[in-house]
Amino acid sequence: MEEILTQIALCIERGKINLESPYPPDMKGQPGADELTKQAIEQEIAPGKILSDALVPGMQVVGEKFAKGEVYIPDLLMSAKAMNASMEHLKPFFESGEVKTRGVFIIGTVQGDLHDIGKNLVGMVVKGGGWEVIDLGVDVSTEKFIGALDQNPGAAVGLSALLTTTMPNMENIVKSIKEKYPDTKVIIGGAPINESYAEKIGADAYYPDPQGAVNFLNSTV
Ligand code: B1M
Repeated sequence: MEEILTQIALCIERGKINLESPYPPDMKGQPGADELTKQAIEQEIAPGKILSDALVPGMQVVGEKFAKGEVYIPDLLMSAKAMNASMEHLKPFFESGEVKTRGVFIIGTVQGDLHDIGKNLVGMVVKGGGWEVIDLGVDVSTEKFIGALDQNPGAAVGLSALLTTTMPNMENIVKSIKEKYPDTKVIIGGAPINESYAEKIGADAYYPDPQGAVNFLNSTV
């Protein structure tokens, strides 16, 4: 792996946002995720590679440490901030799709769940794939999804969940959407989700990554 990608992954893992950030103290005065991502783009490393070989592995490490009790919530938050700083640089590449939209895609993280990094990425990539994206944010209720569909008939819907405790909320949302708008295509995703869960709750598709979601959406038009 390019050295710079290893450095970015470390910044994500340690929550080093940028040069000015005094956190973590042992990395004070060093460039952070912000500057290094900009440099990686200048070195013409593909944005998709920066995402898959630096940002995602960095988050993976901090997630594993958190699971083992080696780091705590503030550490996760700093990692999320560092990842967002990187994503600001990647955003224009993921979003530079066709101007004419293929359709409308409503996306949100389900009720009770505040994780938005994966959902934001999916939104960016789908937008880059030529879709108009309506991002309902996090902690989104069934009513809010239905309300957005009322205003955008024919839109497809994407649900994201990162917690095993919020996965069941997907089922209620999918059921309510299908009751009112049976033809609506619903895609689900997020770390604890899999294909058999999608089948079980009546979602049309599960994808582990944003590109799968775009390919599926494109196949529906
Ligand atoms: Co949380 N958290 N967290 N957290 N957090 C996890 C998910 C956890 C696995 C960590 C762990 O224990 N190892 C664990 C869940 C355990 C479980 O349920 N089995 C966990 C926990 C327990 C919690 C809290 C309950 C902690 C607490 O308070 N005790 C709490 C819950 C808050 C809440 O939501 N109500 C909590 C809070 C937080 C922070 C706020 C501190 C922060 C989130 C900041 C933010 O999102 N703005 C945070 C973080 C950062 C994580 C980890 C470390 C990273 C998540 C992430 O952003 N990954 C995470 C551990 C991990 O995943 N390694 C963890 C990077 C992102 C790009 O990946 O979101 O999976 P991901 O998205 C991927 C794919 O899944 C897919 O595409 C993306 C790109 O590849 N995808 C889709 C996602 N949605 C999709 C939708 C699609 C298609 C694909 O179609 C629609």
